[in-house]
Amino acid sequence: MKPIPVSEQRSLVDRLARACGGSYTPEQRRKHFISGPQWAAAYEGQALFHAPTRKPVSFEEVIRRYAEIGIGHWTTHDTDVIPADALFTAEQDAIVERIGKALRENGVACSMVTTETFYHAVFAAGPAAEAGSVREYAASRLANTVKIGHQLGARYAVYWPGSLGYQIQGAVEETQTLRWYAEGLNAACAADIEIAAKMGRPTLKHCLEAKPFEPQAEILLPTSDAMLAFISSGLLAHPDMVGLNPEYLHELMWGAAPRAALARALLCGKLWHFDINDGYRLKHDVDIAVGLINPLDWLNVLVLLRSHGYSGPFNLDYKPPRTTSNYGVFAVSFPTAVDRFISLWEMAGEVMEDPVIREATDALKAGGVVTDTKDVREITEANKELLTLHELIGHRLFQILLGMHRGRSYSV
Ligand code: GCO
Ligand code: MN
Ligand code: MN
Repeated sequence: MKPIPVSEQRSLVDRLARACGGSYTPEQRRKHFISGPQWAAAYEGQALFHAPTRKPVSFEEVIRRYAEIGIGHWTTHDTDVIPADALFTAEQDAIVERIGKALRENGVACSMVTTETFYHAVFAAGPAAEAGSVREYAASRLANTVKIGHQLGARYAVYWPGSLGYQIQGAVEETQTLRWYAEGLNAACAADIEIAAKMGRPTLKHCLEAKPFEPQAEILLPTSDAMLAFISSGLLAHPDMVGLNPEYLHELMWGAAPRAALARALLCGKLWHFDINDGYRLKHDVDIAVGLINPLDWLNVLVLLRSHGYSGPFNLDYKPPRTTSNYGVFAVSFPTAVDRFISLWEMAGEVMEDPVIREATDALKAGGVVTDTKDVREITEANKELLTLHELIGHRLFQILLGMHRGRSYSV
């Protein structure tokens, strides 16, 4: 192939994206409760060893592009859109005003707000640092975000306490730090109750998000299960207002089965919000877009959520790779992520209806014929042949993923 001039590269990307086919319309995409984070679209590709590869993007542009794609909801950190120095000032009010206008003009809703308690130097020792002034500031930030959430019409607030931990063991006392962190959340819930009453709105759903490894060396609340224990520890003044925002990759990172982690959250009635992405086990937080690495696992996750009637948001919390251009973020990265999600969602519906899986599952539940339920040998023998169906179900899921249940075949 001849070298391709820059002036022809976008049209090449567009042509090949069209050649992929299978994309949903913006209207079809909007039917799903999918949200696009400001920080994901505006991510410039920087990291510890990586200089940025993309230019900054304003919230006006992100919201407009999400609307064009058919992403109906938008989420943000406070400092994604308001410089730290402008928080609590008239400039904050002016920016929130501008955001509201952009959302209205584009028919996009703000579904979730979250507080950045990890980037600014003030949080060097985390949001629940020893110094009372840092904790007081953190509590004000959380309450301020709750206020912004109400002003923008959000229903969810997310908390990712990745900086709740330490680099140096022994320098902080874990029980004390967790108590202080709870005080911050209690302040956010108290502020919420007050603001919601004033504005005649329901209180927000406050969702905790765990991540096992970063950015602290050791994390005090590393998993969704740790968060569940924290919610029921007695430290929270309003445990009923606090639930979970698990992130798919964050559970995978520590070696969990994300589907099992979600199942535990479902059983506790705490699966309220879900960050969707993909990546690898026991690696850092690569935040790859949904379905690119583990599509079969994702299919299974969505079968679980569909069959339990999960109705919360699916938040596209991934980072477009550094190799994707500013143009590519909206031309390829976001539309294809949404389309893979919807395809997997539809496929999950097919799994639930599939006659082979249904009959196999029913047969496993029916079990074999047993006359004496104390006779271990009889029970074992009675179920033995049926248990082969576990593997057959796995094969059928693979077939559904590849469309073979609809007649797609390979050299047969
Ligand atoms: C990550 C985290 C963040 C949080 C966000 C919301 O992957 O680094 O998931 O993206 O979701 O900070 O509070
Ligand atoms: Mn996340
Ligand atoms: Mn992540």
